[in-house]
Amino acid sequence: MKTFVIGDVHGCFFELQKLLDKIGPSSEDRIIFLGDLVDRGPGSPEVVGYIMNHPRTCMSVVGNHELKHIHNHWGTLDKGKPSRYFGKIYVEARQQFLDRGGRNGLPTYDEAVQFFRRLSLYLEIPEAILVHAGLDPHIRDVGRQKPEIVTGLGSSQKSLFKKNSVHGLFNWCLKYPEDAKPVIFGHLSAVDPAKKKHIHEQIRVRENLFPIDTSCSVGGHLTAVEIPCNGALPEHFRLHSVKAAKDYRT
Ligand SMILES: [Mn+2]
Repeated sequence: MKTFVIGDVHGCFFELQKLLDKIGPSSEDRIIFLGDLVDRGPGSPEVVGYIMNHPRTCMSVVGNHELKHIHNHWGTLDKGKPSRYFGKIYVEARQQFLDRGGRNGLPTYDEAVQFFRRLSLYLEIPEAILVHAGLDPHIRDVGRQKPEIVTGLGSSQKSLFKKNSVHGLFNWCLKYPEDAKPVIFGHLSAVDPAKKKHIHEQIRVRENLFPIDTSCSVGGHLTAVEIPCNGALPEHFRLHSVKAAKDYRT
């Protein structure tokens, strides 16, 4: 059995289909998404619908974007002031569900938000820890990590998510012990702004860190890590990417 871990899709269903065509998972394989499934791209309902409709092969952890939809839907965002943080990209994604959900196998907005509530904060498999945004490097037991750190939603410990000016990686990455279990994570737009190259193409600062949000929704790539077999070591993980059809901000 292979495991494929896919970074932040952000509503880019066209690119997700291209990536799935490229990696060609069998029905025995497993596909794990790193959250931030929705917002920005044109196909949020299609992305969520794909995962919901393949429960035997697909699963996902929760990202900060799913959490915003949950909090806004349940009126718990910013203590009853949803409009301040529930901005344009969220409203547009919700509208995609209202326009197309409930037909052709696509979830309604309510079904999608209920689905988001059942997503795990993190997943730990024998080969790696899978998390949307990050880990507190001082806490070894992933079960004791704070939800706002693993999902990237929340203002506490902002310093862990400051980008290092040399590598462009989050601060927590550089403090993550070199002998700790491999981490595959998203949330960080892993593109070197000067060279317009993805971090994973030019730098691997650590053998045990896999930043795979390669900015698909803004014209970058959608990236998957392939764990080729049970018990594979990180040096045998393989990266697969497809180029975004466009920058969906424009
Ligand atoms: Mn994120």
